[in-house]
Amino acid sequence: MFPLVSRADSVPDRADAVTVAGEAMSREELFGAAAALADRIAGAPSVAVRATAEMSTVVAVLAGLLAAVPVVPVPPDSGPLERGHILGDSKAALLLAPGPWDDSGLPTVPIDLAARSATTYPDPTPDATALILYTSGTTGPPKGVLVPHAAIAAGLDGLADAWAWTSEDTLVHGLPLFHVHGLILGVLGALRTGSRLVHTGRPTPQAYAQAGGSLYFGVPTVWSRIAQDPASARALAGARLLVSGSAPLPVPVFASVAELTGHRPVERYGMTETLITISTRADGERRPGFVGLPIDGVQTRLVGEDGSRCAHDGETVGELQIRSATLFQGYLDRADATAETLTPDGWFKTGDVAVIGADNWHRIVGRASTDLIKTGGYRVGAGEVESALLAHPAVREAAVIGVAHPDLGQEIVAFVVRSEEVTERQLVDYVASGLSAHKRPRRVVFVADLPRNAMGKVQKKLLTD
Ligand code: MLC
Ligand code: AMP
Repeated sequence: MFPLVSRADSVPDRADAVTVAGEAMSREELFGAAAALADRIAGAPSVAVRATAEMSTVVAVLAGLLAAVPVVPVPPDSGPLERGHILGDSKAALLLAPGPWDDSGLPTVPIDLAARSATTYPDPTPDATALILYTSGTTGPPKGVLVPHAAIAAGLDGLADAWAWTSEDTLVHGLPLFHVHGLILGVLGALRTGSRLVHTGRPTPQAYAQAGGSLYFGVPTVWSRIAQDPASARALAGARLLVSGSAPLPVPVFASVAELTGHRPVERYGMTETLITISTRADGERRPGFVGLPIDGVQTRLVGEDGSRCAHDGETVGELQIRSATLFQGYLDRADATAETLTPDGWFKTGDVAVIGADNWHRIVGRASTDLIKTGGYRVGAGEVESALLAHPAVREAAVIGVAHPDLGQEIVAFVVRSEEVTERQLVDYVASGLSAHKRPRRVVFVADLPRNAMGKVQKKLLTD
């Protein structure tokens, strides 16, 4: 099972084994640069990485893995509010970035792609924390999800089995390098299986078409945009497997991609706290609207609102619960929040509502809470956006919801009661500059009051209607 990433000399190497936004390195060069950085950070309790879609992020994350120092990837466009929270909450001792970035006073270690070291480090223990990924809950600021080396290894091995993913593959994607999809699957997956990696910088249809890969990853928004660009879509006909995940793949997008590329997409289901747990298989059926079967080592069950087990009959809807070697170790310094996610008998409560068939095929129906929004594949907590809006002096009240959107799946819409003159544009920019750009409302609706029930709670259902 270990080490998590295959050593540079254990799989075939080539000058462009890893390419990120046009910059290529061999595995030998990559591991040499990562070891040189590992020499500088070894012994630190944890390090933050400015996770741009660049080679420097791959080198920095690999350095942390080699030196057994937990890595905190920070969204590169996060504003002072979000970044300050992540750096403070994680207590990262160092910031790894190609150049100056943050004004927090944290010591910055520059990432030097040309540096080389031959130091070899002992393998981290399986339960050592590899990554601390910040993710939104329904309320409050994002929590740090502790992801151990063993969970990543288990998840990637399950996917290698499900997708017949080997060193013969060339993986192509252009997803952000601070979440499970782009970073764990999209970078560590390639480093573990030994497949070549082409990260396109941005996940545009044209870049995917030009990359010439065998395995492609995208969120549904990416596949939807590819489906609307038939020339780019047809260029993917020579691939082996097209994989969608992070949000529901709409059935019409599945159909268009299948028609244009000749490939029925593989859909898989995952979560920051559980990594990837359910997927359709390279050697199996692909059903539009279904996420498939648990991967090796994953157990699933459905539980009703009263806590009783639901039938796996393809019709009964319940909360999806998971037991798996891919589970997180808890939220950093949040034993209370961690305990809330687990049942007394040790299952993880996903908060997703699903149906399981007698044939064990899984269909995700939606989320139990309307306060977790999925927009463009990003998970955004309504509470975090509301807090950001309320910090603006002209905002008296704010309620944020996700509204169905043809391109993004859901778009963030804010309902705001103003106390003084302010424009939609000003509020959108205010959120985008304090948090990350993808957390900004795409629309702001000014209202005289928010609809509230007798307890004073905002009735978001009425806002959605
Ligand atoms: C626009 N921009 C602004 C702005 N308006 N910036 C600041 N203020 C404003 N008011 C900028 C953005 O910063 C960005 O700049 C550019 O405009 C376009 O931004 P956008 O409109 O937000 O991008 P969009 O086209 O909507 O992005 C679509 C997308 C993106 C698909 C590319 O949503 C994406 O990358 N999604 C992937 C999410 C993901 O990986 N999720 C996985 C979670 S893990 P610039 O410079 O950046 O272009 C998980 C587990 C699992 O879920 O199962 O996988
Ligand atoms: P995140 O923590 O960003 O990884 O988001 C996890 C959430 O994304 C899950 O709880 C689901 O709600 C959603 N999700 C991920 N993959 C899928 C999928 N294939 N179909 C439907 N929802 C998905």
